[in-house]
Formats: sequence, C-alpha cells, structure tokens
Amino acid sequence: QAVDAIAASAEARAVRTVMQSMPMMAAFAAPSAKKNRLIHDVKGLGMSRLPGKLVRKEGDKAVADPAVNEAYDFSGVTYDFYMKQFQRNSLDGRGTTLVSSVHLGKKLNNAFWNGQQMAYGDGDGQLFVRFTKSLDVVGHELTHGVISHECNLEYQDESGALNEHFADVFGVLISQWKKKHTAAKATWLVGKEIMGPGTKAKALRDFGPGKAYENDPNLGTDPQPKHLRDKFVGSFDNGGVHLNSGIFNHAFFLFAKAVGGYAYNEPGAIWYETMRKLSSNSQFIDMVTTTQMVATKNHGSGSKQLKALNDAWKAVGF
Ligand code: ASN
Ligand code: ZN
Repeated sequence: QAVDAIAASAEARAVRTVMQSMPMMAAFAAPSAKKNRLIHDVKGLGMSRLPGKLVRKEGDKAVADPAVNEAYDFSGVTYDFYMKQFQRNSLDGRGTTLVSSVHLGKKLNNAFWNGQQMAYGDGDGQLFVRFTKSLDVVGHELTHGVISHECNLEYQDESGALNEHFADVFGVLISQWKKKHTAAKATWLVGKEIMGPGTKAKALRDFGPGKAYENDPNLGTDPQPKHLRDKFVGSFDNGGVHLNSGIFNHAFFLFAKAVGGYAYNEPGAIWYETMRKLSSNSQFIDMVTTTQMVATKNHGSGSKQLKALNDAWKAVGF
C-alpha cells in the first residue's frame, strides 16, 4: 500500500509536470464549470418514451408552461448549490448536462431519476399537483444522480434507505440554502408545495419529530419511522427505502438543530463527505461510523459538533 501510494504520487507529479509544460492543453482539458440544462416535454407518455420533445435549453428564456420553467430553474439552483457548497461541477463532477422531462404519464403521482435524467409527473390534482413545484423534490431527484456517481448505494433494504436519506437531506438543504434559512427557521418538510387540495397532509415527509400526515398515512405521505426500533422490515418499497430513511432524516434534523446556524454548512459538509466515502453495499452502521469519523476529522474529538452528532445517533437508537 505504501509503495502504491509513493508510485501514485510520483505519477501525479509526472502528470502535473506534463500539464504545466502544455498550458493550452490543460486549459482545453479542464471541464467547463458551467451549467447546461435541457428540459423536455414527454406529453403524457410513459418512461419508455423519455426524454420527449426538447422545449427549453440553456440560456433560453422562460416559456408558458410552469412545469418547464420550474424544472429549468430548480435544476439550476441544484447545480449552483453543489458548485458553491462543495465545488462540485454537476452530478458527475465533470459538468454533465442536467436533463429533465415534464408531463410524464397521465396524472402521475411521482417523479424519478431513471439513471440518466429526471422525469416529473403532473400529479392527479387531488393528492398531488405537479412534482416540479417543490425545489426540495427537484433537489431530491437530482441528488439521486450525484449518489449514483459517488457511492451508488444499492436501492434495496438498508443501503437503499441510505440512498433515499441522502436524496432527502440534500433536497431540503438545497431549499434551505436558496431561502437562506437557518436550521432553526427551516420547515424541514419535503414536498410541501406539491400537496394537492384533496389531502390534509402537510408534505411528503417531515424530518422533525412529528408526522407529515394527520391520522391517515394513505393521504400521499410516507409514514416514516423516527427510531431504529420502528424499522420497517417487510419487502414493500424495496424493503422500505422511503420509510426507513426517516430514521436517518430525523437524526440529521436533531444534529443540525443542535449545531445551529445553517444546516447546509457544517452538517451538510459532513454528510456530503460521508456520501462520497460510502459504497454500494453500505449498511446503517457504516453510515453512523463514517459520519463520526468525518466529524472527528473536521471538528476534533472534543468538539461540540461530534457530541451533537453522537447525541443524535443515540436519540434514534444507535
Ligand atoms: N420519487 C421517488 C424517489 O425519487 C421515485 C422512486 O420511488 N424511486 O425516490
Ligand atoms: Zn428518491
């Protein structure tokens, strides 16, 4: 290993020397740190017909369709968030184009990252309205793209719940960043703006101690556990990936509130670094220990941040 490291650093030095002796080449080789968005309309057709007709590209002015403009604006905010907070150039870190499609399916109550692009349903108009309407939902879907380029957490059971958790965390952090809301001021809700007139639920998910729904979890929200003892163990939803993520969402909420200030700064940085260190088969315990390792590295073993983190993990059963 040590020999490999020496060899690797010698190689890096050699590459750097070559780049320095060819400045033009290096300039051309550098990825352009600019956002590039494409928005398509799939006009009520299904996933197999993606992406559909191109209706707005980077630099084009707004169109009449609000779903197109929201997909454009919110994918732009998501790009800016990852660039400003983590110096990350798009989903792959190399400036990949952000591709979105709106009007997926008929009255579809969902939105997806399909491995290549985002696609948004219009909602049925009762439980949900169009899924582009919440910045945190757009941020959630795009974060699936970031995850797929980093740890690529397998979308099943514990690793799948962690995948959903990271998508929810960065989704809400992107909203908080856009609004400049502190952890104390933020709503900590996912999808508040997409809820339709036919439900009393306040959002899709709530990071806080409460539930996102009143009485009936079938009103368009995920009935998420907030403690490890309530972990869902059935096969529904790939082993409850949208349910068990709630345990981690709540821990992040407790941690960020205890640290104070903007959740997208110190807590967000620990989560981002952790996401990059995990692998496709990481389990709940790997998440906990990796955040502890990163918090210790960033803030020290006697820090208030590490203490707040340990308290948060304890509060949800770890
Ligand atoms: N909207 C859902 C999500 O991004 C779609 C799914 O079930 N994968 O998690
Ligand atoms: Zn998701």
